[in-house]
Order: sequence, then structure tokens, then C-alpha cells
Amino acid sequence: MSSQDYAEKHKDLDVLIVGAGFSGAYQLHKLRKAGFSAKIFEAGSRLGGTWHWNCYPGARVDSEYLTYQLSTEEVWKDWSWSERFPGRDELVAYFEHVDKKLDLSRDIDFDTRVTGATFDVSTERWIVSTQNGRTARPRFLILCTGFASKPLLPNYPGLSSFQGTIHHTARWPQQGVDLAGKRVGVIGTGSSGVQVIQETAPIVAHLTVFQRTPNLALPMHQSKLTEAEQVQLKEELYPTIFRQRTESFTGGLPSPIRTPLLQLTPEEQRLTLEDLWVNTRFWALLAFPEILFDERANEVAYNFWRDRVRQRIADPRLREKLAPETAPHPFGTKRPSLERRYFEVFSQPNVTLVDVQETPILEITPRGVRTKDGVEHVVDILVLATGFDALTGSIAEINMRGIDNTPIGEKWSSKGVGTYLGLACAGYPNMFFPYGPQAPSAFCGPACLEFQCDWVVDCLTYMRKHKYARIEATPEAEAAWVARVEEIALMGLWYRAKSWYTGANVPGKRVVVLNFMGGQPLYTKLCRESAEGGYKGFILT
Ligand code: N01
Repeated sequence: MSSQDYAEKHKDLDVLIVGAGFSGAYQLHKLRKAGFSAKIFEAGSRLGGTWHWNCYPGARVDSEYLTYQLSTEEVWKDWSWSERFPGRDELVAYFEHVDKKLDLSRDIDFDTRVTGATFDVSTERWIVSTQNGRTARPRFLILCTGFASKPLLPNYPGLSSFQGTIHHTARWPQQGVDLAGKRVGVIGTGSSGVQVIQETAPIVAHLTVFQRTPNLALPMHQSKLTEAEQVQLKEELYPTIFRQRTESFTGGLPSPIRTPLLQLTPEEQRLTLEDLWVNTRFWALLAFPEILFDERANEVAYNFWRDRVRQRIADPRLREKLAPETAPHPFGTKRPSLERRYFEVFSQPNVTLVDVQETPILEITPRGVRTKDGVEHVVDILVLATGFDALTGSIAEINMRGIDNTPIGEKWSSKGVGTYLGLACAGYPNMFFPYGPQAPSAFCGPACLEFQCDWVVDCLTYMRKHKYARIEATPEAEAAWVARVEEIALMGLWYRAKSWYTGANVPGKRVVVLNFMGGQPLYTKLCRESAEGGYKGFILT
């Protein structure tokens, strides 16, 4: 179909969704159910978002399956998980199941990357363009682009001179890469790095890990699931679990602990943390949210973590590098990764840990990586596990222009990130972004995105009922939201870590907390208050 015919065919489209991960899939399903015509443009070649792109060795979700799935009954009633923390292949299969059950693909254009969007004031429609020459003119634009989808590439001198192969974890070749028997270098020790490292160390000839900040990773407690457990979940538990996850601070299951950490005696603290460490899915951060706000509670948690991890590392130098005496940043202010034998890997004879704080990377040479001490670390394959321009990156890279024709990326970099309810932006009418900046996205997962997508459907339904054509956040509401997000962030310890939570991981990016840190219950309450007040903070015309 020519691009003209395509545009003509979809000229009455109500909603264009960008991205077919969890939020895009759920948003499409719910919009169609509410009677809106909707389509998704997806850059990848299948449903799954993150789980399509992240196919590096060891890729696995680090949220438990109980809460990391859609609550849609058509989906869960005949799907069974095999592991508590499913691997990437199982998640891809899950999305195929979602597709089949909800019949999504008929309204998705794959391999279609959205590059631009302009709000046409005269028709009150967005004009959306794609890399493959497609145009759509929806009334509403919903960006479900994910919080971690724009890879962050380091700009070391010499990167292009490397004679081996380089892969970023989030752009790993779909056909896989044979690492067996190779000399492999991994730059970055976040969640992606931890997984690649522990998966590849047993099979490569040599693994050189370039660590800038130690990862304060927690034990994964992986386990296989039985069919009997799954039956019980479906027959009795899922509805309760899905309700509970919407009520918890983090979108997970509620904490089993009622007493704040600092109200326990040191012995009680030790016993409680020990019990959580060994037995449960909750570990300290989820059980005691005050760890993220109170320096003293944080220190108790770090010291406990450090002492437990140190028991697993024999070499005193490695011990200090991986689990230092003094915390590199407050515990939990970078998103905690989950690990399985990560700390043991470094004691293998074929693994070298390079501390790039001590000996920074100077350049990439044709043969490998040269560090400041003059050593050239020779590798065949270089893995960039260097993370993402998170939360704002995937939105800002779309040349999206609002009513004053300013691209959103430009607005955010010159004036600072501004959103209202972490869902909309003044000057960009009829546009929403579930799972984006200034919402609880970084820790809240499917519970939050379902809430946000439902909120959007309710909003569009309200507009249809009252015959409104346009909705736009006011600059005042946006400014107040930004101030509230900041005020909450300042109560906690997040600014003391350089991470994607604040944008500090991206050179040159303005450092500001990009997540709503007040927890899911407060967030949903504020969004509901706006809706119940006739979409307070928005102008509807
Ligand atoms: O990215 P990260 P990620 N030189 O930003 C280092 C989700 N996720 O892809 O800490 C040297 O956490 C950087 O060092 P430092 C999850 O929410 C989930 O691992 O900035 N090093 C850090 O070690 C996660 O939190 C899953 O000092 C450089 C690493 O690269 C989020 O995505 C799996 C560097 C980046 O870590 C991001 O995780 C994977 C440089 N120039 C991801 N630049 C699962 O669910 C960066 N680094 C399993």
C-alpha cells in the first residue's frame, strides 16, 4: 500500500500508540474494548518491547512473575509460568500468548519506527511520521515507549577502530552471538551486566569486567514452579494478588513487616534481615521502604548486605572492590539487581575485574580496551552493558512538536523535564505517555502501567461523552507536579547516587529525579483526584 493510501485508510484513527511492550499491548486492548479505533507502530519485529530487544545471554526479568504480568483474565487463565523469575525466551512466548489471546497483531505495524509527530492545531490531530515513510493522523498519541529503550553508548575514543565485534546488550543480535571460547570484555555492571557476566563466565576463554560502580545486587532466589501451584493461583489467588499489587508502594506484593527497621533492636534487625535474605521474596528494600529515606536505616541495610556478600568472596582485594567497607552510594538508590552466583564469578581463574574508577578506560584500540595504567585488555568481543538514556530518552528521540512547534526533547533539555501526573505535558495536547518520566515507572511495573493506561481510557471516554476534542495539561499544573516530584525526591536519598533514576548516568543530561518516588498509592490517588474533578489540571475544549 502506498503511503498515501495508508494515510487515507487510517484517516479517522482515534489513537496511535507507539511501542508494543507491556503498556502498548495493554493500552491497545483496553482502548479497543472501550470502542476506540487504535493502532500501534512498533520499531521491533514482534510484540514484547524490552523482551524483544534484550536477548543477550542471561536476560531474565528481575521482578517476580506473580506481579510481572498482565492482570487480564483472558491472558492469565490459560498461561503457566515455569520459573519464578522467567527468562527472556519465556517472556517472548508469553507475549505470543498475549497476542493470540487478545488478537493484538492485526492492529500493529511492526518494523515501523516513529520518528516525528506534530500537533496540527487546525484539525486537532497529530501528524505522525515513521522511518519507513508511513503517515498517520490520529486524534490521540500515546507513547508506550518504555522507560529503558534508548541504549546509552559510551563515546570512548577509538570505538570504531575495534577489530572485533561490539554489541550493546539492548541491541544484541537476535540470532545470538557465539561467545564460547572467546575473550570477552563487558563494560558495565548494572542489571544487564550482572546477567551477562554470570551467564558467560563459565563458557568464555577469558572474561574482563570493567566495573565503575559495584553492584549492590541481591540474591535472586530463583525456583521452578509446579503445575499445582499454577492451578491454585488461577483458581484462588490471582485476583487477590492483582489487587494487592495495586495497593503496595512498589507495585509488588505488600510487605509482611509492620515495624520500622530502626524500631527493632540490633539483634532483631539482624534476625529479620537474615530471615528476609534467606527465605522470602521481599528482601529489605521492599519490606522497609524507610531504607530509601532514612540514612541510618540505609546504613543498617548496607552493612548487612556487605557482610553477607563478603562471605562469598575469598580474595580481600576483590572483596573490597565488589562489596566495599563503605557503601559506594546509599543502598537501593540505584535499582537493585538480582544475581545468581555473580559474586563467585570473580574468583574464577578466567575472570579479571578492572576497576575503572582506579584505572579509567582511555580508549578502545583495534584489539581491545586500554586503561590508564597502560594495560591493553585484549578481547574478541566487547559487550556494552552501559544502560539507557532512561525514562525521557525514548520520548525525546521522537521529533515530537507541540503547539509552539518545539520538539519535546528540546523543551526538556532547555527548561527541565516537565510533566503533569507523569502522563502528559503542557503544550502537547492529546498526548499521553504511560510508564514514562515523573511517574512511579522505575519500580512499579505492570501494576502502574495498567493503572495509567486505564486512566487514559477513562479520560478519552469522558471526552467522548462530553464531546471534547482536545485535552492539554496547564503549565501551572505541570509546574506544581514537577515541584511535588522534586519535593518527595528530596525526602529520600536518590540524589546521592549517579544513576538513571536521576539521569546522572548520561553525560550532559540534566540531573533531576525522573521518577515519582512517593509510592504507587499516593500516585494513583493524585491521578484519580484529577479525573474525579473533571480532569483537574487539564484544559478540555
Ligand atoms: O543499565 P544500568 P542496565 N564507563 O544503567 C556502567 C532494567 N533491566 O542495562 O554504575 C564505564 O543499570 C554503569 O556504571 P555506573 C532495570 O530496571 C532489567 O544494567 O554508572 N561504565 C553501570 O554499571 C535496570 O535497572 C533487567 O558507575 C559505564 C552500567 O554501565 C535498568 O534496566 C535486565 C559507562 C549500566 O547499568 C538498566 O539496567 C536489564 C562508562 N562510560 C535491565 N557508562 C531485568 O529485568 C555506563 N557504565 C533482568
